[in-house]
Amino acid sequence: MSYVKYEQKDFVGVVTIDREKSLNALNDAVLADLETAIDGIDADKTRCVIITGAGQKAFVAGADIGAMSTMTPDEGRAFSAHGNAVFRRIEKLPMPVIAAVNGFALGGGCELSLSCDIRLASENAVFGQPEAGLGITPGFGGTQRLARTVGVGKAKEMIYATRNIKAAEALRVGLVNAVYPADQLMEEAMKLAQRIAGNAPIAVRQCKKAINLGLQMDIDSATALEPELFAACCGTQDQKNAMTAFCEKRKHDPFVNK
Ligand code: CO8
Repeated sequence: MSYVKYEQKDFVGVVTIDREKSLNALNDAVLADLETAIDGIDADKTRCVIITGAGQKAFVAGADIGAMSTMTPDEGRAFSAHGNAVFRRIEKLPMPVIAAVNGFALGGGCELSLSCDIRLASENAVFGQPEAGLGITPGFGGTQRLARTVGVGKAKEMIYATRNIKAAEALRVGLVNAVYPADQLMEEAMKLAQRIAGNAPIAVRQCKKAINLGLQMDIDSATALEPELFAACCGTQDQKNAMTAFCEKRKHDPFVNK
Protein backbone atom coordinates (compact mmCIF):
# COMPACT_ATOMS: atom_id res chain seq x y z
CA MET A 1 0.00 0.00 0.00
CA SER A 2 1.51 3.36 -1.03
CA TYR A 3 -1.00 5.66 0.63
CA VAL A 4 -2.14 3.85 3.77
CA LYS A 5 -0.05 2.43 6.59
CA TYR A 6 -1.31 -0.24 8.97
CA GLU A 7 0.26 -1.06 12.32
CA GLN A 8 -0.90 -3.58 14.88
CA LYS A 9 -0.27 -2.50 18.48
CA ASP A 10 -1.43 -5.32 20.76
CA PHE A 11 -5.20 -5.54 20.17
CA VAL A 12 -5.37 -2.15 18.41
CA GLY A 13 -5.00 -1.61 14.67
CA VAL A 14 -3.77 1.83 13.58
CA VAL A 15 -4.62 2.94 10.03
CA THR A 16 -2.81 6.05 8.78
CA ILE A 17 -3.83 7.79 5.55
CA ASP A 18 -0.42 8.74 4.22
CA ARG A 19 -0.47 11.21 1.36
CA GLU A 20 0.89 14.09 3.35
CA LYS A 21 1.99 16.31 0.43
CA SER A 22 -1.66 16.61 -0.63
CA LEU A 23 -2.92 16.81 2.95
CA ASN A 24 -4.01 13.16 2.67
CA ALA A 25 -6.60 13.97 -0.02
CA LEU A 26 -8.55 10.93 -1.19
CA ASN A 27 -8.38 9.69 -4.76
CA ASP A 28 -9.24 6.22 -6.10
CA ALA A 29 -5.76 4.92 -5.27
CA VAL A 30 -5.99 6.08 -1.63
CA LEU A 31 -9.50 4.61 -1.34
CA ALA A 32 -8.24 1.31 -2.79
CA ASP A 33 -5.38 1.23 -0.26
CA LEU A 34 -7.81 2.00 2.53
CA GLU A 35 -9.93 -0.94 1.41
CA THR A 36 -6.85 -3.19 1.34
CA ALA A 37 -6.03 -2.08 4.90
CA ILE A 38 -9.58 -2.90 6.01
CA ASP A 39 -9.37 -6.30 4.31
CA GLY A 40 -6.18 -7.00 6.22
CA ILE A 41 -7.62 -6.38 9.69
CA ASP A 42 -7.53 -9.62 11.64
CA ALA A 43 -10.86 -9.63 13.48
CA ASP A 44 -9.61 -12.27 15.93
CA LYS A 45 -6.76 -10.18 17.25
CA THR A 46 -8.05 -6.64 16.66
CA ARG A 47 -10.50 -5.26 19.19
CA CYS A 48 -10.41 -1.59 18.21
CA VAL A 49 -9.14 0.39 15.21
CA ILE A 50 -7.82 3.97 15.09
CA ILE A 51 -7.85 5.91 11.82
CA THR A 52 -5.67 9.02 11.53
CA GLY A 53 -3.83 11.13 8.93
CA ALA A 54 -0.10 11.44 8.35
CA GLY A 55 1.62 14.69 9.38
CA GLN A 56 0.67 17.54 11.69
CA LYS A 57 -1.73 19.44 9.48
CA ALA A 58 -4.51 17.24 8.16
CA PHE A 59 -6.58 14.20 8.94
CA VAL A 60 -7.88 14.24 5.35
CA ALA A 61 -8.41 17.55 3.49
CA GLY A 62 -11.09 16.02 1.30
CA ALA A 63 -11.51 14.10 -1.88
CA ASP A 64 -8.88 15.01 -4.46
CA ILE A 65 -10.13 18.17 -6.16
CA GLY A 66 -7.73 17.81 -9.09
CA ALA A 67 -8.99 14.28 -9.78
CA MET A 68 -12.63 15.42 -9.53
CA SER A 69 -12.18 18.57 -11.63
CA THR A 70 -12.60 16.79 -14.98
CA MET A 71 -15.07 14.07 -13.96
CA THR A 72 -18.07 13.29 -16.16
CA PRO A 73 -21.37 12.39 -14.44
CA ASP A 74 -20.59 8.67 -14.86
CA GLU A 75 -17.11 9.07 -13.41
CA GLY A 76 -18.51 11.18 -10.55
CA ARG A 77 -21.12 8.53 -9.78
CA ALA A 78 -18.45 5.81 -9.74
CA PHE A 79 -16.13 7.85 -7.50
CA SER A 80 -18.93 8.64 -5.05
CA ALA A 81 -20.00 4.99 -5.03
CA HIS A 82 -16.40 3.87 -4.41
CA GLY A 83 -15.96 6.21 -1.43
CA ASN A 84 -19.37 5.33 -0.03
CA ALA A 85 -18.66 1.61 -0.29
CA VAL A 86 -15.31 1.92 1.49
CA PHE A 87 -16.70 4.15 4.25
CA ARG A 88 -19.67 1.83 4.75
CA ARG A 89 -17.22 -1.04 5.20
CA ILE A 90 -15.45 0.97 7.90
CA GLU A 91 -18.78 1.67 9.59
CA LYS A 92 -19.64 -2.02 9.45
CA LEU A 93 -16.35 -3.32 10.82
CA PRO A 94 -17.26 -5.55 13.76
CA MET A 95 -14.97 -3.76 16.20
CA PRO A 96 -15.21 -0.06 17.18
CA VAL A 97 -13.30 2.46 15.08
CA ILE A 98 -11.94 5.73 16.52
CA ALA A 99 -11.10 8.65 14.22
CA ALA A 100 -8.10 10.55 15.62
CA VAL A 101 -8.69 13.79 13.73
CA ASN A 102 -5.32 15.53 13.66
CA GLY A 103 -6.09 18.66 11.64
CA PHE A 104 -8.26 19.41 8.61
CA ALA A 105 -11.21 17.05 8.17
CA LEU A 106 -12.90 18.63 5.19
CA GLY A 107 -15.30 17.13 2.67
CA GLY A 108 -14.34 13.47 2.32
CA GLY A 109 -12.22 13.84 5.48
CA CYS A 110 -15.19 14.89 7.58
CA GLU A 111 -17.15 12.06 5.94
CA LEU A 112 -14.42 9.52 6.75
CA SER A 113 -14.48 10.59 10.40
CA LEU A 114 -18.27 10.23 10.41
CA SER A 115 -18.03 6.61 9.30
CA CYS A 116 -16.08 5.92 12.52
CA ASP A 117 -17.79 5.16 15.83
CA ILE A 118 -16.05 7.86 17.87
CA ARG A 119 -14.18 11.04 16.88
CA LEU A 120 -11.38 12.55 18.98
CA ALA A 121 -9.83 15.77 17.70
CA SER A 122 -6.65 17.77 18.09
CA GLU A 123 -7.02 21.45 19.03
CA ASN A 124 -6.12 22.45 15.45
CA ALA A 125 -8.80 20.24 13.86
CA VAL A 126 -11.26 21.86 11.45
CA PHE A 127 -14.38 20.09 10.23
CA GLY A 128 -16.50 21.06 7.26
CA GLN A 129 -18.26 20.11 4.07
CA PRO A 130 -16.99 22.63 1.47
CA GLU A 131 -18.57 20.80 -1.50
CA ALA A 132 -21.35 23.26 -2.35
CA GLY A 133 -18.68 25.92 -2.84
CA LEU A 134 -16.98 23.63 -5.34
CA GLY A 135 -20.16 22.94 -7.30
CA ILE A 136 -20.84 19.45 -5.94
CA THR A 137 -22.67 17.74 -3.08
CA PRO A 138 -20.93 15.76 -0.36
CA GLY A 139 -20.54 12.36 -2.00
CA PHE A 140 -19.09 10.01 0.62
CA GLY A 141 -22.05 9.92 3.03
CA GLY A 142 -21.82 13.45 4.48
CA THR A 143 -25.40 14.46 3.76
CA GLN A 144 -26.56 11.38 5.67
CA ARG A 145 -24.14 10.89 8.55
CA LEU A 146 -23.53 14.54 9.45
CA ALA A 147 -27.27 15.13 9.90
CA ARG A 148 -27.55 11.96 11.98
CA THR A 149 -24.61 13.04 14.16
CA VAL A 150 -25.03 16.78 14.78
CA GLY A 151 -28.74 17.14 13.94
CA VAL A 152 -30.44 18.27 10.77
CA GLY A 153 -30.28 22.04 11.35
CA LYS A 154 -26.56 22.15 12.13
CA ALA A 155 -25.72 19.79 9.26
CA LYS A 156 -27.73 21.89 6.82
CA GLU A 157 -25.98 25.06 7.98
CA MET A 158 -22.55 23.45 7.59
CA ILE A 159 -23.38 21.98 4.18
CA TYR A 160 -25.44 24.79 2.58
CA ALA A 161 -23.26 27.63 3.87
CA THR A 162 -19.99 25.63 3.70
CA ARG A 163 -19.30 26.78 7.23
CA ASN A 164 -16.27 25.05 8.69
CA ILE A 165 -16.15 24.55 12.44
CA LYS A 166 -13.13 24.36 14.71
CA ALA A 167 -12.50 21.68 17.30
CA ALA A 168 -14.14 23.54 20.20
CA GLU A 169 -17.40 23.97 18.28
CA ALA A 170 -17.21 20.38 17.03
CA LEU A 171 -17.08 19.35 20.69
CA ARG A 172 -20.01 21.60 21.57
CA VAL A 173 -22.26 20.21 18.80
CA GLY A 174 -21.36 16.59 19.54
CA LEU A 175 -19.34 15.95 16.40
CA VAL A 176 -16.35 14.95 18.51
CA ASN A 177 -16.16 13.33 21.92
CA ALA A 178 -13.04 15.13 23.14
CA VAL A 179 -10.36 17.62 22.05
CA TYR A 180 -6.68 17.28 22.98
CA PRO A 181 -3.45 19.20 22.31
CA ALA A 182 -2.10 17.87 19.00
CA ASP A 183 0.87 16.12 20.61
CA GLN A 184 -1.41 14.18 22.96
CA LEU A 185 -4.08 13.11 20.48
CA MET A 186 -2.67 9.71 19.48
CA GLU A 187 -1.78 8.84 23.06
CA GLU A 188 -5.34 9.63 24.16
CA ALA A 189 -6.83 7.75 21.20
CA MET A 190 -4.67 4.76 22.10
CA LYS A 191 -5.76 4.94 25.75
CA LEU A 192 -9.41 4.88 24.72
CA ALA A 193 -8.78 2.09 22.20
CA GLN A 194 -7.01 0.02 24.84
CA ARG A 195 -9.80 0.59 27.32
CA ILE A 196 -12.29 -0.66 24.71
CA ALA A 197 -9.96 -3.56 23.90
CA GLY A 198 -9.94 -4.50 27.58
CA ASN A 199 -13.65 -5.25 27.53
CA ALA A 200 -15.21 -8.47 26.30
CA PRO A 201 -14.87 -8.30 22.49
CA ILE A 202 -18.05 -10.22 21.67
CA ALA A 203 -20.06 -7.96 23.99
CA VAL A 204 -18.51 -4.79 22.54
CA ARG A 205 -19.28 -5.98 18.99
CA GLN A 206 -22.87 -6.82 19.90
CA CYS A 207 -23.19 -3.32 21.44
CA LYS A 208 -21.93 -1.78 18.18
CA LYS A 209 -24.45 -3.81 16.21
CA ALA A 210 -27.27 -2.95 18.61
CA ILE A 211 -26.60 0.79 18.38
CA ASN A 212 -25.90 0.99 14.63
CA LEU A 213 -28.68 -1.35 13.49
CA GLY A 214 -31.13 -0.15 16.14
CA LEU A 215 -30.77 3.49 15.09
CA GLN A 216 -32.05 2.54 11.62
CA MET A 217 -35.17 0.84 13.03
CA ASP A 218 -38.40 1.85 14.70
CA ILE A 219 -38.24 1.51 18.50
CA ASP A 220 -40.30 -1.73 18.57
CA SER A 221 -37.97 -3.48 16.13
CA ALA A 222 -34.91 -2.04 17.86
CA THR A 223 -35.94 -3.22 21.30
CA ALA A 224 -36.75 -6.63 19.78
CA LEU A 225 -33.23 -6.76 18.35
CA GLU A 226 -31.57 -6.10 21.70
CA PRO A 227 -32.61 -9.39 23.37
CA GLU A 228 -31.17 -11.33 20.42
CA LEU A 229 -27.81 -9.57 20.68
CA PHE A 230 -27.87 -9.94 24.48
CA ALA A 231 -28.64 -13.65 24.11
CA ALA A 232 -25.65 -14.13 21.84
CA CYS A 233 -23.38 -13.02 24.72
CA CYS A 234 -24.90 -15.43 27.22
CA GLY A 235 -22.90 -18.59 27.43
CA THR A 236 -19.74 -17.12 25.98
CA GLN A 237 -16.52 -17.95 27.77
CA ASP A 238 -15.91 -14.23 28.42
CA GLN A 239 -19.34 -13.77 30.03
CA LYS A 240 -18.89 -16.79 32.29
CA ASN A 241 -15.38 -15.65 33.20
CA ALA A 242 -16.43 -12.07 34.09
CA MET A 243 -19.60 -12.93 35.99
CA THR A 244 -18.10 -15.84 37.89
CA ALA A 245 -15.21 -13.60 38.92
CA PHE A 246 -17.65 -10.92 40.09
CA CYS A 247 -19.60 -13.45 42.14
CA GLU A 248 -16.37 -14.77 43.64
CA LYS A 249 -15.19 -11.21 44.38
CA ARG A 250 -12.02 -11.50 42.29
CA LYS A 251 -10.66 -9.97 39.08
CA HIS A 252 -11.64 -11.83 35.94
CA ASP A 253 -9.08 -13.49 33.68
CA PRO A 254 -8.19 -11.60 30.47
CA PHE A 255 -10.93 -11.85 27.86
CA VAL A 256 -10.37 -14.30 25.02
CA ASN A 257 -12.99 -13.23 22.44
CA LYS A 258 -14.86 -16.52 22.81
N1 CO8 B 1 -7.55 17.77 -3.09
C1 CO8 B 1 -6.36 17.82 -3.72
N2 CO8 B 1 -5.27 18.45 -3.22
C2 CO8 B 1 -5.41 19.05 -2.03
C3 CO8 B 1 -6.63 19.03 -1.31
C4 CO8 B 1 -7.73 18.35 -1.89
N3 CO8 B 1 -8.92 18.23 -1.28
N4 CO8 B 1 -6.46 19.73 -0.17
C5 CO8 B 1 -5.18 20.15 -0.16
N5 CO8 B 1 -4.54 19.74 -1.27
C6 CO8 B 1 -3.15 20.00 -1.67
C7 CO8 B 1 -2.96 21.42 -2.19
O1 CO8 B 1 -3.33 21.52 -3.54
C8 CO8 B 1 -1.48 21.62 -1.97
O2 CO8 B 1 -0.78 20.94 -2.98
P1 CO8 B 1 0.52 21.66 -3.67
O3 CO8 B 1 1.51 21.81 -2.55
O4 CO8 B 1 0.93 20.68 -4.70
O5 CO8 B 1 0.04 22.98 -4.18
C9 CO8 B 1 -1.21 20.85 -0.68
O6 CO8 B 1 -2.30 19.94 -0.52
C10 CO8 B 1 -1.16 21.74 0.55
O7 CO8 B 1 -2.36 22.49 0.57
P2 CO8 B 1 -2.39 24.11 0.71
O8 CO8 B 1 -1.14 24.70 0.15
O9 CO8 B 1 -3.69 24.56 0.16
O10 CO8 B 1 -2.34 24.24 2.29
P3 CO8 B 1 -2.97 25.44 3.15
O11 CO8 B 1 -2.47 25.25 4.53
O12 CO8 B 1 -2.73 26.75 2.50
O13 CO8 B 1 -4.55 25.18 3.13
C11 CO8 B 1 -6.56 23.85 3.27
C12 CO8 B 1 -5.08 24.03 3.72
C13 CO8 B 1 -7.39 25.00 3.85
C14 CO8 B 1 -7.04 22.52 3.79
C15 CO8 B 1 -6.61 23.91 1.72
O14 CO8 B 1 -5.65 22.99 1.20
C16 CO8 B 1 -7.95 23.56 1.15
O15 CO8 B 1 -8.87 24.36 1.19
N6 CO8 B 1 -8.08 22.31 0.63
C17 CO8 B 1 -9.31 21.85 0.01
C18 CO8 B 1 -10.32 21.51 1.05
C19 CO8 B 1 -11.61 21.08 0.41
O16 CO8 B 1 -12.31 21.84 -0.22
N7 CO8 B 1 -11.97 19.78 0.61
C20 CO8 B 1 -13.20 19.23 0.12
C21 CO8 B 1 -13.00 18.67 -1.25
S1 CO8 B 1 -14.54 18.12 -1.93
C22 CO8 B 1 -14.79 16.61 -1.24
O17 CO8 B 1 -14.09 16.17 -0.37
C23 CO8 B 1 -15.96 15.84 -1.78
C24 CO8 B 1 -16.10 14.47 -1.13
C25 CO8 B 1 -17.12 13.64 -1.86
C26 CO8 B 1 -16.69 13.39 -3.26
C27 CO8 B 1 -17.73 12.71 -4.05
C28 CO8 B 1 -17.23 12.48 -5.43
C29 CO8 B 1 -18.25 12.39 -6.46
